[in-house]
Amino acid sequence: MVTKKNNKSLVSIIMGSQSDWALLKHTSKILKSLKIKHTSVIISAHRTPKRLYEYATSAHLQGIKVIIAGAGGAAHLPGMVASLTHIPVLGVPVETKSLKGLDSLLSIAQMPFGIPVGSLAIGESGAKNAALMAASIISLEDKKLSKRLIDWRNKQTKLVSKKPK
Ligand code: RP5
Repeated sequence: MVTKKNNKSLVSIIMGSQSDWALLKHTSKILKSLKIKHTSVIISAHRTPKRLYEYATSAHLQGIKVIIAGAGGAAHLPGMVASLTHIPVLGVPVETKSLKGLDSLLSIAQMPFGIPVGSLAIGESGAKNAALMAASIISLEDKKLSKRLIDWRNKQTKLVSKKPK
């Protein structure tokens, strides 16, 4: 029997601007290392609102399981997308020049009751952890991924030496 390979993306990385890719590429790299199919798209809540609406209202129909949204400043992208979909949305606060990303963090984390956004740390740690969090969510129904994620963690543990050099 020939089994069809599922080429559908499970995770979607979205970002408010081309300038965010320098950060969100770290998310993509981790997803790639865990063999999680994903796509990356630029969607600006204020510059491309129609693109946002079309994307967010159809993401679940494309088979997407987790959306990772990175934005900086008045970072309304994750919250706006979350308001239009029931798929889990993880927000990555992009570091900004003026307020060092505190603006992004508060915009993403302080969602009022009813529409949750999972907020990660500002910058690279948040971008990488978003990928690991997405992997954890998807691994609930994917044993092979679950094993890859555990292996990834074990490797990380082995890299921590007991004595400082
Ligand atoms: C936000 O404004 C983006 O997420 C980006 O972090 C920030 C600055 O965007 P650019 O001026 O670099 O396009 O919408």
